Amino acid sequence: MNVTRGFTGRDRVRRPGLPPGQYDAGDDWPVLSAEVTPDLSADAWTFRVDGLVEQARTWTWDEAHALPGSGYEGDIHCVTGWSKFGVRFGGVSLDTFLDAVRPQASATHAVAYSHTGYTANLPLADLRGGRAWIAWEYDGRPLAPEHGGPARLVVPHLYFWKSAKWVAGLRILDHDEPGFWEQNGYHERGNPWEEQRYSGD
Ligand SMILES: Nc1nc2c(c(=O)[nH]1)N[C@H]1C(S)=C(S)[C@@H](COP(=O)(O)O)O[C@H]1N2
Ligand SMILES: [Mo]
Repeated sequence: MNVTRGFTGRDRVRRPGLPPGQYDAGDDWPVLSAEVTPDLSADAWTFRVDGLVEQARTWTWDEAHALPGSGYEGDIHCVTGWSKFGVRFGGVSLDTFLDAVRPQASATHAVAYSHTGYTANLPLADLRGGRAWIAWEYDGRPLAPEHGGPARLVVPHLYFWKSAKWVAGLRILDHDEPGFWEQNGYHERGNPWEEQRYSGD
């Protein structure tokens, strides 16, 4: 019998590429929402970037779709313990939006907020470098409403609570401002590889 190194027993199988303390959710994609899934049509969806930027801007659905497309194929990690391998999101890179608004030199952080009021804070650097997206496709199809459709933030190198569903915008700041989960004890940054689950980890 071939036993994978680090196998944790029961139905939880360790596999390479899994951050510490995580398990592979397999084909499941759990829904984690603090809010009721909003009735938000693509026509009503907008995405705004403002705060410490040279030129604040709001994009409509059509305007956002006219931007160069970009996607992510890889893994996602929820702080509750599940990870999902080989997911595919399609949309536009956050670099494209940030290049358009030009953050000021003093800008260091962002608060992402949802059309529902959910918030999550992120270092600006984590939204740069082709590592963050506004996504409206999953596996080549429209993103399901319960997973944040019409569009959500996707920042897969951080715990997935940072990836605000039904994303409405980013406020660019010169300081860190805790979001919904961060005010409730979760980590300011949330790097799964360093197990930054809770404040102080
Ligand atoms: N608006 C909003 N975005 C959210 C959440 C939420 O409750 N509301 N939950 C976060 C958490 S904890 C996770 S793990 C992921 C879950 O996304 P999913 O429901 O598509 O799996 O969304 C994140 N974004
Ligand atoms: Mo989560």
